Amino acid sequence: MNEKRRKFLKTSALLSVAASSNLTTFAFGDEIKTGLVKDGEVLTAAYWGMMKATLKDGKIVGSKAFQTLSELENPLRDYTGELVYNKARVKYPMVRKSYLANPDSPKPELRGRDEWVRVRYEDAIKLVARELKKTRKQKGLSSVYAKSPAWKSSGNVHSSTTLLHRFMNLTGGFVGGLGDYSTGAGQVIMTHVTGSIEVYEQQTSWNSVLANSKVVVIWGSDPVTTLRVGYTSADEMALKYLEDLKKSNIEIIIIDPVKSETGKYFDKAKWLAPRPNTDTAMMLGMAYHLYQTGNYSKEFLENYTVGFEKFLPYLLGETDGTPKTPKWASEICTIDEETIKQLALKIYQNRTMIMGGWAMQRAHHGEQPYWMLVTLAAMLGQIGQPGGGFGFSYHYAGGGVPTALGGVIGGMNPADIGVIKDDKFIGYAKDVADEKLKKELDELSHAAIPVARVADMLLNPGKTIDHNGTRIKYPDIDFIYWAGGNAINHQQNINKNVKAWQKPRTIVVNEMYWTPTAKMADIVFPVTTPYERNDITMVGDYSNQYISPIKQLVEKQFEAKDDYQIFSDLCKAYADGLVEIYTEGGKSDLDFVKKCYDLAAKAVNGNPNLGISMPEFNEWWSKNEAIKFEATPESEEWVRFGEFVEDPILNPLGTPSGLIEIYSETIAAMNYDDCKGHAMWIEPSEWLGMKDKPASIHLVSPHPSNRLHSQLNQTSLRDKFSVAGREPIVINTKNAKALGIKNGDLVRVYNARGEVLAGAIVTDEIRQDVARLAEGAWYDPDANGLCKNGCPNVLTNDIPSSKLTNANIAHTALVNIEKFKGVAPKLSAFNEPKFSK
Ligand SMILES: Nc1nc2c(c(=O)[nH]1)N[C@H]1C(S)=C(S)[C@@H](COP(=O)(O)OP(=O)(O)OC[C@H]3O[C@@H](n4cnc5c(=O)[nH]c(N)nc54)[C@H](O)[C@@H]3O)O[C@H]1N2
Ligand SMILES: Nc1nc2c(c(=O)[nH]1)N[C@H]1C(S)=C(S)[C@@H](COP(=O)(O)OP(=O)(O)OC[C@H]3O[C@@H](n4cnc5c(=O)[nH]c(N)nc54)[C@H](O)[C@@H]3O)O[C@H]1N2
Ligand SMILES: [Mo]
Repeated sequence: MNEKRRKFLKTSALLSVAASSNLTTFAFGDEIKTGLVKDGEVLTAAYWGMMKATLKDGKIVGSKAFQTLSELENPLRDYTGELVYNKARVKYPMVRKSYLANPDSPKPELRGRDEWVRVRYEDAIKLVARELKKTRKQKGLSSVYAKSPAWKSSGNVHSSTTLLHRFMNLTGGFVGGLGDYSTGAGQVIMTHVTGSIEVYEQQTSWNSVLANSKVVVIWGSDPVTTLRVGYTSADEMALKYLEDLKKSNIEIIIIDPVKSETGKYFDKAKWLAPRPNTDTAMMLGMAYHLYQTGNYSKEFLENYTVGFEKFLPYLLGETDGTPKTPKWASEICTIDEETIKQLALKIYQNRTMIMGGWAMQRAHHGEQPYWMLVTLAAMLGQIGQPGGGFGFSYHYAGGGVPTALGGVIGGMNPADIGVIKDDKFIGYAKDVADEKLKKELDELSHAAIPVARVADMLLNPGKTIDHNGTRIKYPDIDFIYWAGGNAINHQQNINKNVKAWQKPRTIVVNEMYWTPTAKMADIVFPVTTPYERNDITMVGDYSNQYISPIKQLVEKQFEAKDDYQIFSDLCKAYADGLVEIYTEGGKSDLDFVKKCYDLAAKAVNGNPNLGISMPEFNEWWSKNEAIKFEATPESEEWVRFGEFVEDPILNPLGTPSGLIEIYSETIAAMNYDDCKGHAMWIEPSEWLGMKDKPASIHLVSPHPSNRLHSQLNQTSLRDKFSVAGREPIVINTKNAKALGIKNGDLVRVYNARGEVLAGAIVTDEIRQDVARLAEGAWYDPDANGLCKNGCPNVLTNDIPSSKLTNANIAHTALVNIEKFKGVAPKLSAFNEPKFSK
């Protein structure tokens, strides 16, 4: 997830909490606490933006965008009712039959196949508290994994991952994770190269791009799709800027093996379709041509970078005998030599913004294209100039939308590690002098593992791996708690992951739906959707444009509880004195919403220079409105790296040299065979140009246009895009012809790791020998492990990107495809599992 951003929010929340610790009790009118609107329109929000929900007789009968600023559609907002009244919902607390019969010998191999037993909520709480305590006692603090990296829901109070961490920390700590699935390689390599993670940083403003860029290169990015969501809540502005870009005279070049939604939208753009995972070679060919023709900025390289002279011998082939000529590049990426040369010259001669997406770093050696892209951009010499340089977040959460000045909402904090003795909370670990505990905590603090190594960790306790200059020893996990993620679905190589999930004794999941992850657990708590509770969120991760309420629309369904309630009750069952701390003396969720709001309002109203004010909470909450903040003139003109370029001595970067590191001594000193001191082309484990290919087609599994990962797959939105009743797979016309596959056919996609069914879309809008199967279809195995719904992670590989970053390599996978013969199996992805009578 957006780790940096989350950390920032958490820290700012902590700071503001500290600043006003005398804010404790609140009184609410009953109408605010319980006043559900029976008929009318209510403002709410989700990752996919602010929405107005229509209620009739206390039921949600519709929902639509709060506002639409762009012609670009975003259908994700129309399904609120279906998410609440969904047949896949978990209705009651459930325990897997064999686990309930004997938690000490729970037959973990039956996970996913066992029957389920409905239990009383109180009993489920007692069971989880007891088994967690038992695990910690028998196996130590480092036996509990609760990182739960994932896309829970918008809302700063009901943030299930933070709430889980708060519970786990107060009761003794947990094994956490490093990085995220989104940008695991990019965020680590960029810290070495530019001194900040880049991937979640504000970008040169769209205004600056529209006013100054002559060329925009959209490199491995599909913003028309991915800007539909944001990690707070999507603002509409980003899509509006895409529309402005389309209407402008700026030349647009799209580099992507697939003609994505973005490729289709920018119908006049030039579309270049390299082989997947070969971007580094293509960039090297461009760099070579620029160097040979003298078309590069010596001045920029001299003043703002270090190490070009160490990279140069590699570029020219002096170190390895292979000059990285456009011809050499062309043989790898298959973009013709002339095009590589012309593109290089064009972006040197014209003010160019290179907007890089994240897919190319979600690949084997995914550090290299990022490092090489920055190296190339440094040669162009436009970094820090209006409308020039590069950006790795234009496609995400509204990067480049100018930042507004106003209130910022904090949130729940994950608390410090607590110590429990004789079923009592006795204080925080940092204050308790106990040698044994200290040792255990020390172990725990070193046990954080790169998130995508989770299956490897579960299967190989005690194994040591390299990571970014450190050594990490895998802990021995016996208890997993997941709240707010689809852990089975999102991890590469699901068959390995499923085996890994048979290893711990206990797995607990809080979920709204019977996702593949819930089905693989032992204990499942039914959770409310955001539309059954009250919360608050910022809108626009970078723009901070609004503070929006997320209003409860309807009563909690069935026995669904808020994560906050579940963890509060677990605190009660776990030890005396805990729940008071967890709930700050009994605050309700709305109390926390008010607290977040009040802290923001205090900061805003206490600063007359802002020229804005926020109303008193009750008044605001009952108004059913969001608060809007305006961008400042400075932020509208803002240029990333502008200050650095103006004065690199006064405004150095966070790298050891203070400059852009084309060569990194730090990385070179790590002596890794799979990531050296500068960017280079290293063959991925699977790609189209390899010798002895294990399969013939390169599968990319990008993010879905009509979902957020696996979210919304259980709604009728699926009917609008599914093919042959499955997830669509996009196949090139020539490949399809050779394979005897027609548009609409049911196909089997397979490799040595697994097999899935999908529905064929046959088109020229994808390069030959590449197929696209979006991530997120709910994993739906038949008795032989064939996924009937089309989840690509059955086919992807889970080896690490490199020793430096250990990120996932979702986009590095070869597959075979054939027409499916026989009787098409029925889908069961969205059914409830078997219940015990
Ligand atoms: N092949 C392939 N795999 C990928 C990727 C790829 O590009 N290709 N991308 C990766 C990336 S970048 C990411 S971020 C991950 C995403 O992986 P996830 O974040 O795990 O995906 P989601 O489907 O959003 O899962 C969120 C789950 O949380 C549940 N949930 C929502 N709100 C709440 C709540 O309030 N409480 C609780 N308890 N649960 C809640 C939802 O019902 C849903 O099941 O996938 C990764 N996997
Ligand atoms: N609608 C929607 N929006 C989302 C999400 C979602 O699930 N749905 N998820 C959100 C999250 S968590 C994330 S991390 C971001 C993801 O943002 P990104 O990682 O940037 O998005 P992807 O869709 O994985 O990939 C973008 C494009 O890269 C292309 N591509 C794949 N491999 C290569 C390659 O080797 N070279 C080149 N040049 N291109 C390649 C794909 O075909 C695709 O068109 O999106 C966010 N936004
Ligand atoms: Mo992500």
